[in-house]
Amino acid sequence: MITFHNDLHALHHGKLEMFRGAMVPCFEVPARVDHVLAELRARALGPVQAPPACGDDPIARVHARRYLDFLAGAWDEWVALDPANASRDAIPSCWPIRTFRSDVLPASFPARLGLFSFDAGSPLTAGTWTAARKGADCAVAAAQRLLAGDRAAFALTRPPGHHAGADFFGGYCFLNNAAIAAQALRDGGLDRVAVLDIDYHHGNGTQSIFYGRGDVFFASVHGDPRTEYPFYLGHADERGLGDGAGCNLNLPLARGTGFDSWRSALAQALQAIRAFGAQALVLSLGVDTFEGDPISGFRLASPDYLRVGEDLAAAGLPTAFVFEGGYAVAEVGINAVNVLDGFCQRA
Ligand code: OKP
Ligand code: ZN
Repeated sequence: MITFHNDLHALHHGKLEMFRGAMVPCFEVPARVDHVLAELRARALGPVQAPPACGDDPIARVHARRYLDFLAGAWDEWVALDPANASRDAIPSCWPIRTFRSDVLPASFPARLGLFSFDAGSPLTAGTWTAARKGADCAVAAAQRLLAGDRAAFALTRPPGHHAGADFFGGYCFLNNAAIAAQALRDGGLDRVAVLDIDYHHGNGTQSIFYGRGDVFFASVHGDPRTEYPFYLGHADERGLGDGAGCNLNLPLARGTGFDSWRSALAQALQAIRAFGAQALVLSLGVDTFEGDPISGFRLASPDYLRVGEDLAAAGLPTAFVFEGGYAVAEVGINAVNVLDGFCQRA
């Protein structure tokens, strides 16, 4: 399987994130992708390439223009507020929640930073836009390979994407790479596409982007949002709206869930994707379901990820893997590549 590697990912390197009132070192670090890349090469799983530039259109098919304009200029605006800001990342501290207006674009940069985000844990840095933008290139390139007839492709990038909505960032995510890949598959001629999200955290951004649509099915296996981030979305009763009614499947599991129960939920998600009639699959590949993950609560072990890849291959669909979470840095390469390896062995 070909890998499209974001060679600019390290330009996004947050220093600190807000956690329980303290600023703590970021969990989402550049070394994550470096470990996956090293493991891919060690196992000779296929060629690794930089992606061709996809242009702005595939991104604008998913994200709002005013949000993209904001992201592209955000760092310069942040530094313009105060030259001393050049040495610290931009983190929002106010948000327009219920009863506030979001239709009026504030002139104030801190106000726009809050308007276009939902948490204080996702620092925006000098290189965030450049890194995220190239991640979209990887996602589109992976989709294009499926359209050209490949069985699978891997978008190896960070920052991750599945928490980012059409016009907001959060949960370490800025551009929704999986959604961009799914939309590229639709625009490339496929009628029915599925996104399956196996990251520990619910892919609220991806769900929200496709919630009213009947052409893209979204399924997710994740920590129960009653106790787990992102808290405000991801419940089992969210089944889609309007044209999208019945095209959203959430399978929340309790913190502490082990591989056998998790694998049953995966089987249920794949069965629903088959019933939907998907012609291709975008797989949001988070490996923060690992027992050693520092911010998550499932109990998958490294060899389990080989079985995950086999189960995904058995579904028989052309599959674009898009890298998401996984914060046990030393093991993230083994775990992510185990999924790809298991897939390739069974495909
Ligand atoms: C991103 B992805 C940790 C607080 C949790 C947000 C987690 C975002 C996960 N101290 N902060 O889904 O892996
Ligand atoms: Zn996650």
